[in-house]
Amino acid sequence: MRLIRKLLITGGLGFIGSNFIRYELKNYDGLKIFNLDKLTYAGNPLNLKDLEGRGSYVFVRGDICKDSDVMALFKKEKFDAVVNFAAETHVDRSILDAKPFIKSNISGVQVLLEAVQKFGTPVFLQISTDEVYGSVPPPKKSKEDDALLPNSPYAASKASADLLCRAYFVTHKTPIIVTRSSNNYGPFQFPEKFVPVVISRAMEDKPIPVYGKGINVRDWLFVEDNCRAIDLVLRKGRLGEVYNIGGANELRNIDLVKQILKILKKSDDLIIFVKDRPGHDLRYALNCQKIQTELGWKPCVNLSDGISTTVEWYKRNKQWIKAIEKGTYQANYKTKTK
Ligand code: NAD
Ligand code: TDX
Repeated sequence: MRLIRKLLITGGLGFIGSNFIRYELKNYDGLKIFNLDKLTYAGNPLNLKDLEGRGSYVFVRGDICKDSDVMALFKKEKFDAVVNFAAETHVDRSILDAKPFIKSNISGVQVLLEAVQKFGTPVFLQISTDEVYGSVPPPKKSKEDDALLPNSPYAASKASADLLCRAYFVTHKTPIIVTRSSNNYGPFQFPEKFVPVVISRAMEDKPIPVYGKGINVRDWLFVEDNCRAIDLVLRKGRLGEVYNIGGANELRNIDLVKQILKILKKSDDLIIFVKDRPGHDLRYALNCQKIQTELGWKPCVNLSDGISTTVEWYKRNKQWIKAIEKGTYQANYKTKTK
């Protein structure tokens, strides 16, 4: 078990990163977390507002692509571990413009790998995705050593980072570990992703866009289950290894929408079928035997409970959505931190 007292999180103002920071501080007394985040459109200071001013949490505005931002931080602080959540993450945006994806998701990771190598950080955990395996036909489930066959520019950028991590491990013995999780859902997810799009639009009786015929299958993982898995891998995972993290909840998009509409007591008539996403992967599915056997992890939250909790959270946090819609969610923050 690794002893971690000073932890660097990158991209911690996003969805999974903010959930992970809260999870860590809740579970480990004496832990100090530094959160390096560029505050792109996806970085939301409201996600961690409750932690501001605490001695155990320090926000640093900065870009993982910039040597100067990263090196300055590593020179000042000696980290026991780094977990990299920072990335451009929306597949649709990567289809419109792949450039920021190549920069943050590949070059940014290389900058972090160099810093970890140079400053002798004991472990670097790269957060990757099931999308790197590409679409898999049923009943296949992707294993960690399967070929990487990414189909979107986003997935290709994440696969490239995975390969860079592998190469640094083999060549320089940089202490990397990679996790590849399936689709996360839960509180604080930016309302451009499917689950919050459905919930926020349904609450306002607005049409819900379903791509193609809605038959694409995703394996839904409650974000807290992912945080627990990431924590285990960070403290007990083997260096140089990849760990799949799946939700064991495979569902077609159309069935997920109907489930959410039922919870909200809204009509299926809100569903509209729209033009499909180019290169839209039909199915992702992960074999999670490795993390279960080695680290004893499996998901605890079933889809019905997880979705109900998530719907409740969005119902109680309409102001959080409104601030994003109005564009005020980063107000004052950018000037205050730069
Ligand atoms: P998100 O889009 O909600 O947040 C990304 C965060 O990274 C934001 O706070 C943003 O400001 C920050 N960021 C972006 N570029 C940066 C840069 N160059 N320097 C510093 N900070 C930067 O993302 P998320 O959904 O929380 O995903 C986190 C990680 O998990 C990503 O690496 C993603 O590829 C991976 N992942 C996500 C899912 C999912 O379902 N959301 C599933 C599997 C893997
Ligand atoms: O409005 C929509 N309508 C729709 O039908 C949106 C936003 C999505 N969809 C479909 C596309 C996908 O089949 O829903 C499914 C989920 O879409 P996204 O939420 O965009 O997620 P996905 O493309 O599966 O990728 C997500 O999971 C893996 C994350 O965004 C990635 O960052 C992660 O790596």
